[in-house]
Amino acid sequence: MIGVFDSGVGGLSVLREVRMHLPGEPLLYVADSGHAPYGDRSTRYIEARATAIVEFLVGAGARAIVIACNTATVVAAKSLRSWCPVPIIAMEPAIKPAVALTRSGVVGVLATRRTLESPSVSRLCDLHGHEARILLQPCPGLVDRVEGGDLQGAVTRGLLQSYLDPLLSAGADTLVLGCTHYPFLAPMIRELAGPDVSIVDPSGAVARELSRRLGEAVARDAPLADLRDVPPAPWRTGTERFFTSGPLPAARELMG
Ligand code: DGN
Repeated sequence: MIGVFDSGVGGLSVLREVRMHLPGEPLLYVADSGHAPYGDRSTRYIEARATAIVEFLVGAGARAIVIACNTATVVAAKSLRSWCPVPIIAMEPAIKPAVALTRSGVVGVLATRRTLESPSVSRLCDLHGHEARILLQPCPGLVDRVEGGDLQGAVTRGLLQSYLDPLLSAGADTLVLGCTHYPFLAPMIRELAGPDVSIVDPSGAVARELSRRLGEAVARDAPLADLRDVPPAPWRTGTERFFTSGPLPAARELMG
């Protein structure tokens, strides 16, 4: 079983990719919606939440865990990896592929303020900043719109427009989705930004990395001669299970 978690429902965009790459794998998703958004929380708070969720997933039998949240990644991935007994795969804003893709030489990165102010984003900007102009655009409020299920309304549109305008007027032709909630807004982003702008979502790369790491783990830890048939259990049917710390009716609507 693979455990996947996010501060809320955003990581479902990553779960979708994981499902495509590992069709038979049981998946367990945790939406920490009762504590979202993480962007407004302290480092200690986010680390404590991420630790509790990873302990839960390991206890439930996860053989790998995906942090399907950029904010939790930049705050907690390092400390989680220091003790977690199974591989942890985390997000990385797709700045490198976006820089390779841009024709105008201007790339816009949409993410939470917390992610954009992290050392990992600074490092990526230092690495690739000479190849293209990289504009970092924090998007306060967008996570809440997606958590509230408003993917098409006027408020969401207005917010998005105000975040895209500066990027588009600076000539950005490539937009990085640096928050796992934003792929749900991709249709609206496409509509507002126009057909010539490329939208880059790192979820597929994260799912590929997960498959690669699982392949490595099998090769290293489980020689074929050691393999035994495991009696069927609920996890072993390619199913998905969802847990949330938020209100159940909202979760049912978004995850059902
Ligand atoms: N989906 C989370 C991310 O990728 O950063 C949102 C974080 C938050 O809750 N602010």
